Amino acid sequence: MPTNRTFTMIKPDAVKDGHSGSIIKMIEAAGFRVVALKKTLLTPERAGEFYAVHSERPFYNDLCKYMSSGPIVPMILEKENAVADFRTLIGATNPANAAEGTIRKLFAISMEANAIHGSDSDENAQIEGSFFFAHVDQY
Ligand code: IDP
Repeated sequence: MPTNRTFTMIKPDAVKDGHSGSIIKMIEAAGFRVVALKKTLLTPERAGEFYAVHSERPFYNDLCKYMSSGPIVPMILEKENAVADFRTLIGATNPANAAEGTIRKLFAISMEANAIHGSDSDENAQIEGSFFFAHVDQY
C-alpha cells in the first residue's frame, strides 16, 4: 500500500447504532478517498490476531470479545499524509479526551467501544489493510 493510505474500521458499537453513514460522510468531507470498503464480522480468534500487539494488556480479552460482537466496516483510505490526518480526525483513544468535532467525540461510547480504528503508522496501515483486503496495490 502506498504511504498516502491508511486503514480504518468502524467498530461494532457505531455500526450497530447506525452511525456508519455519518462517519463515512465525515471521512469523505475531510478529503479522504475510500479505496476499499466492506461490512464483515470478525471471529474472536481473528480479532485476537488483529490486536495481537495488545495480547499482554489487561483489556485484550474483552477487546477481542467486543470486536467480534457485531459487524464492522473496514476501509482503506487515501489522502496526502493519510495516517496522521486520519488520527487527528478520529481523536484520542479515550473519548473523554477526544477533541470537539472528532469522530470519537461525536460517536464513541467508551474507551473500549470508541467507534473507530485508525492505523498508527504507514507500516501498520499496510499490514492492517492486507488483513481485510487482497491485492490492495491494484485498487
Ligand atoms: P488506538 O485505537 O487509539 O490506536 P490503542 O492503544 O492501539 O488505541 O488500543 C486499541 C484499542 O483497544 C482502542 O481503540 C480501544 O478500543 C481498546 N483499548 C485501549 N485501551 C483500553 C483500555 O484501557 N480499556 C479498554 N479498552 C482499551
